[in-house]
Amino acid sequence: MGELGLLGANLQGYGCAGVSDVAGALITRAVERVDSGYRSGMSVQSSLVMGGIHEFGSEEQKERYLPDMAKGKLLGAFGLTEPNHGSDPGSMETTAREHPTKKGCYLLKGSKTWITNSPIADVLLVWAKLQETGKIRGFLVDRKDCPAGTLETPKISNKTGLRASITGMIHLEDCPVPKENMFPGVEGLKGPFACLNSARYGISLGVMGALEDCLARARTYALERKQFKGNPLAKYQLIQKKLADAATDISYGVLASIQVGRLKEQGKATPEMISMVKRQNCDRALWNARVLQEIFGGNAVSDEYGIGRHVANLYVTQTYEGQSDIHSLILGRAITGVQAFV
Ligand code: TGC
Ligand code: FAD
Repeated sequence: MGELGLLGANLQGYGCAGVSDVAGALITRAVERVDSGYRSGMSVQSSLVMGGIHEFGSEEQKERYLPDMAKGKLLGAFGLTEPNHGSDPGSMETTAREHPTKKGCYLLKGSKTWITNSPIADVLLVWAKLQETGKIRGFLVDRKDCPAGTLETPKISNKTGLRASITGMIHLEDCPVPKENMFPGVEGLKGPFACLNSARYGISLGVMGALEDCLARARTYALERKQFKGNPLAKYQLIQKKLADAATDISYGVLASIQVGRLKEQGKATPEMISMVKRQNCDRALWNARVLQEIFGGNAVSDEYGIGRHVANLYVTQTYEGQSDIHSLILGRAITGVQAFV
């Protein structure tokens, strides 16, 4: 991906390709057509970590990390979710306190879980509460600088979805991080959420790629498989309706996302627009993939046909970066002015 210029492709400068936001999301669509796990690894690197450094990092942080991350020589992870706080990251327990003796150094303590790329990441963007202010800040935890025993990133094994992507935890035990590794430009939840806006937008087109692959596979299978007097499944109206529903949701979903991307490029996209396309496209991708799975009958259970893999992956896409019901509440808050989270 680094050699192809796909990492951080829509960022300007620092060795990044500098394509438009829409073009960046069309890359995610093409990659996710292969597997949501590939896109996941790419999105975390590109939108969540490189995007965060590009938007909020110091000039020194940008020059230190972005060129090598664009080439794929350094790998990033984004640590927001904790074992006790997923949908509600504002309640996070991970803290950063000033080192008692070493000036200009923080000690990070806490655990993050379900973190894409964490077991193999070189640099981990960890969101933690400053003990002195209670405000959330972003820290670039550089694995090579962490003393033994202060950073552990165990892998979460035997996942039922997103198996092509590596997921793990981040355990920080008074891990020393120099102050120059803290993002200077942002405090509070708007830091991680700004990174999430870009990643959520990418997912909205990415999942359409996965559904396009499901549709192509189901169409081929329906034309080849014969049941009842030698007819291909594709001859039956109920089968055709399943294909028509998926094709329609793909067309609407792709066009809606491209339009939000165009607004994003003009600085006119709101977070709610992104919530809308993330929620809608993830929900429709999962629903249609699940229905298309039926066309394969018992063969859907075999890895060989790929459809079950997409269904399991699309459950994850509907869950991470804000579960769909959480995006419903974000939209409900915008519509009514009343927040329903708590
Ligand atoms: P709330 O009061 O709504 O907001 C707190 C502050 O943040 C600002 N803000 C945003 N800023 C930019 N973009 C957005 N989308 C923003 N949303 C909120 C807001 O203006 C406010 O700023 P300020 O200055 O007033 O302090 O905060 P809340 O705690 O009530 O939030 C509730 C809720 C549900 C919206 C939020 O917590 C949420 O979105 N939860 C979902 C959590 C989530 O998405 N986690 C993702 C983890 S990363 C991940 O899953 C990566 S998987 C990647 C892969 O493998 O591909
Ligand atoms: P919970 O918050 O416990 O929610 C459980 C259910 O309750 C959900 O259906 C939710 O919608 C619902 N719910 C919660 N609160 C409310 C409410 N107020 N009203 C109504 N319903 C509610 N995180 C990262 O930080 N970085 C990563 O790289 C990352 N990668 C991931 C990779 C994978 C494979 C997975 C599975 C997850 C990943 N995540 C990552 C974590 C992901 O963002 C969280 O799983 C997600 O935000 C949901 O949090 P949770 O799992 O704690 O669910």
